[in-house]
Amino acid sequence: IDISTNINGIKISSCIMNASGILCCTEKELYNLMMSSSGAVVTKSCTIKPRKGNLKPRYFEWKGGSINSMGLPNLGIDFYLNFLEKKNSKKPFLLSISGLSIEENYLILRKANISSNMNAIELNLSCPNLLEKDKILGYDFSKISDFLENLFQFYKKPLGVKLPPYFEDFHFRKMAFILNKYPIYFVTCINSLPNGICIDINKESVVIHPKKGFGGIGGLSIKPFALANVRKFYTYLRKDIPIIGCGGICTGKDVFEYILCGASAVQIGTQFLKEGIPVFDRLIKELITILKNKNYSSLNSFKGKLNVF
Ligand code: RRO
Repeated sequence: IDISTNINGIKISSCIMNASGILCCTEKELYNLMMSSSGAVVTKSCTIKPRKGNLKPRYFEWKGGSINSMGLPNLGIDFYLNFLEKKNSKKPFLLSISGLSIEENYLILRKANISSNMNAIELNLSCPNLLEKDKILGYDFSKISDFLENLFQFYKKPLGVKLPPYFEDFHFRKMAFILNKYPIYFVTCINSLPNGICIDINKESVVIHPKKGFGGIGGLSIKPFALANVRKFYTYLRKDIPIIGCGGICTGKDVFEYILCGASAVQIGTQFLKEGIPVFDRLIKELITILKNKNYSSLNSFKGKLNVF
């Protein structure tokens, strides 16, 4: 049974990989992912300079999901480019970048443009937790439109985008209309649901400290929204733009649901942090069991073929 996938020519042996931000920041974490059965390695979103991120506690999980306000802790673009230069592995790497401003994104992309050994950029348009710049680029349609127009004047390497969740049909159509104009390699949806809050009733307080307790929600609670985002973009994007689904995947059944909605691959965030590297083998095994029972030999047998009435 074949669970490989192809993201615009990037061959991925298993459709299941880590989500950006989860155990993919340091050399050791990236090495562990490189040696794992994750189909690809996505790096922590990076900025020009290294960042320590927000004050702790900045992550909390419960049975229904997770909340975070990490604040983009990362080792800086030069570290990730250097790691990619010297790595010795055929596994695809997606380099996530998230400049603090449009200008910073241009600077990072210019560096990446002249670097080798990288399969694609995953441009993060959806970081919800910055103290400096409390604005999610993915919600500013005209800014994104101008940004992509300028970007593709000079950036010639594969580039995908990571989107925030949308909730209105009009917004899905508007975003897809913009993306459809450009040679976008893939679209990853979704990033965490911004500005959730979780409460500790013993302390009668919020559970994470930055930003008065507000943070991005991930994990099981957001799965229906993430699936809907995959489905809407599968409907509205050009058929040659593959979708990577992300949000609340805990089991092989969840992976199956994402592919059925039209995803070509999936990313694991909250559950990867909870379970560690063994999550990839478990999900592969569970997905293969489902395909066997359904007599499917590959993802293409059912990708996007969700029944609706
Ligand atoms: O580092 C973070 O606070 C963070 C980022 Br950049 C992101 O894209 N999504 C998220 O949930 N947290």
